[in-house]
Amino acid sequence: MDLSLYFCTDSQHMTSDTLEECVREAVLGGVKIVQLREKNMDSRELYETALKIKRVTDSLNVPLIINDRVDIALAVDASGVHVGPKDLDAGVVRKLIGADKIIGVSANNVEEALKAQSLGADYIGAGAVFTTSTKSNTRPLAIDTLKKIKESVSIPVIGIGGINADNILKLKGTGIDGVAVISAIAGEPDVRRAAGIMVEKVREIKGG
Ligand code: TZP
Ligand code: MG
Repeated sequence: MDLSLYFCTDSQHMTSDTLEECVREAVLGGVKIVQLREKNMDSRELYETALKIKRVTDSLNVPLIINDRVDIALAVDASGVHVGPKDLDAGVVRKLIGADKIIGVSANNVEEALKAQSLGADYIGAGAVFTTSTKSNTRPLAIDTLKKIKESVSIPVIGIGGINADNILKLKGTGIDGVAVISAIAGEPDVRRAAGIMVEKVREIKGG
């Protein structure tokens, strides 16, 4: 599982005309994994959108993760689910989704990360590392805490929240396995180019 550049969708914060185009361009630019994260769709619309996005991610050979919704992930046979503190916990999700699917869990401190790991999470999304206008009510996460989370768990850790081409190098030395972004890719006029720039920067922070 390559989590180095993890792209979350947000159709309210994109320059593309359609979510499919946005995801296609992001992956062609170098995104390695896509999360469908659409907070304002009812179940029917989300299901239909997930089917469309799955066609794109399948054709480009990258995994599709569904935010919050185990039912939608199962319905479209996505690669996994990402859950936060207000969603079903990883243990319940595992029972529902089976051993082979990917479960990502949001964590804001070492304790939450350890708990997620013990419940069967496959990776941790830790944030919000920088201030972001994409999501409201984020909990701030110091870069030092990000490093501590990475040191405390054996599963991969990715940073999230306000990460862009200008600030990403501040994460060098944390040991993280990748970064998750919305606006640094979806909000840029040239999505493919923006993803390509982020690929290069991620390589730098991972020391490769
Ligand atoms: N979780 C913590 S911050 C955030 C999420 C989903 C928003 C990330 O969006 P951006 O535009 O990369 O700051
Ligand atoms: Mg959630």
